[in-house]
Amino acid sequence: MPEQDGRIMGVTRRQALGIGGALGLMAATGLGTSAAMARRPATTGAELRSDLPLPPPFQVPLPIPAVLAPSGTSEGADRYEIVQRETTLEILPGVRTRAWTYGGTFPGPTIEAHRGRPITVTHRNDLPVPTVVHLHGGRTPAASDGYPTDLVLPEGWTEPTMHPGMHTAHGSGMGNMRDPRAVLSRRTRDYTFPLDQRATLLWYHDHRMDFTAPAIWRGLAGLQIVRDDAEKALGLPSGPRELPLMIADRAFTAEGELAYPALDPTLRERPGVLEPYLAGVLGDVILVNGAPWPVHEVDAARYRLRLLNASNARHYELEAVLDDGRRLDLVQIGADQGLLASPVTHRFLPIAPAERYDVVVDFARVPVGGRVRIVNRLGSGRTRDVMAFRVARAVADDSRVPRVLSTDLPEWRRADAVRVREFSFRAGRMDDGHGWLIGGLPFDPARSDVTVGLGDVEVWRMVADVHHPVHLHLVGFRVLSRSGRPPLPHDAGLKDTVSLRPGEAVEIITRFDGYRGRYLFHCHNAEHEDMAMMANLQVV
Ligand SMILES: [Cu+2]
Repeated sequence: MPEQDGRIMGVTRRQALGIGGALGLMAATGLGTSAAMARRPATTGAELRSDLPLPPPFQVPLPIPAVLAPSGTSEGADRYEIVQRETTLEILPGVRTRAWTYGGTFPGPTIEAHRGRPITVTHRNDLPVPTVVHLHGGRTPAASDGYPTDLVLPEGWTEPTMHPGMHTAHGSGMGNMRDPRAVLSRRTRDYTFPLDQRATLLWYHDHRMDFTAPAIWRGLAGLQIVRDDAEKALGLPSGPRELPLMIADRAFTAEGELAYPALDPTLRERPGVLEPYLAGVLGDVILVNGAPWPVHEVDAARYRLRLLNASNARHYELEAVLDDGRRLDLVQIGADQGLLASPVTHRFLPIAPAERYDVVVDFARVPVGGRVRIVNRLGSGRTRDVMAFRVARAVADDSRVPRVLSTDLPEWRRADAVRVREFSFRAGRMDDGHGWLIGGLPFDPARSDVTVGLGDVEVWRMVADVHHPVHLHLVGFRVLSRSGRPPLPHDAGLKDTVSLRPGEAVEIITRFDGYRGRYLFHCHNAEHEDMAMMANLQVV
């Protein structure tokens, strides 16, 4: 048994309040492990229903997040400033919705960066709670990687009053008392990113201990693109024919506010969600770049779609469907960590929370005036639609998708590995409550879980009960196998998040290089992450 963890107490507290309980969790999530494996649930999580009329699909124009201008340049590094603040947005037409934002928009502003050119982003926290910024997919020194207890406290933040029976308050600033290594900042923090890594689409989001899921849900997510000259020389679709698409589901209250089943809607002290949502929160509105089921007018030409699933728990299987029922190929050119060696053609593409896929779609096959819907095969009713493209005009297209996209992908072999580790990702018992556990343990910042040598190659074998999209900080990895079989077509390339499916065992291989320090690996179902499904990764 691990030491008495505050999170165990948290679950116990919920039970004491009559909100939790073993039978409830089992019933809500089908989490008798054997039952989960037998049923192979198509999704993990429960859907919140919006309490107001939803707009028809394909009416709202697709927004493109603004590119953030640097506030200055010094010694070859660009400086950026982002203020985290609450604001009111119009997400649904004619409806005002309060959101927590990076710089007043959702998604936050896009940072366009260049491989090997460092940037520093100064974040100022004007929100009512502590925050932490993590650049997902960034190869970042530990001090700027956004460890969940490295809180940026808002001005005037005081520790919440302890409730009777409340032994710790994770994430409320008390977390650092349990974690002597936490580095707290007041109001602002500089995050420095060397960006010595492959060109790709990254995203930055909140990573606060115990409260990541509701913070992202409220709007704390933005894109960061890393470019390099090799990619530029390929002749891929670019400019207005390169579209970042951040897909995220949400739900709304009757008043137009974002609905989320938080136990403590202030997100100040008590973490967790209402029991039916312990396996993950799904919304019934699909947003792309912050707009519901948007539409985008395109030329009859190739487009590069840079897809990110920024949903807390929802999985998608995307396909591009013409009104006459034909499908357009999704030509995958890149994965989480940049370009593939060569393109991989998909009819549909699974995308788990936090994964990115870089895809070229050729609208030249669509008649002018025609429409292409991006559909989620895993959705039903309104959640089946994602967005649409309307082909407006015939054009000349000089873009290309070369047969060779990159030659710098690492090719680690099993024989290179100095160690093979095994981890289970499962619901489990902790004390007299339930949580989401890695290797049977709930996250504890003070515990040492995995220690790797800088430069070591390792194979990790990870086994799941239900869906768990597993993310490693610091490094990219290759997928070696799925339940003893070869990886799937969409596992190609260098990844930083891999979708473990119910009952599956996935092997990955990576080299732990870059920086020494304290990092994390965790499930990127954001609700699982907040309910202890994280572990420490120490690079020495
Ligand atoms: Cu999970």
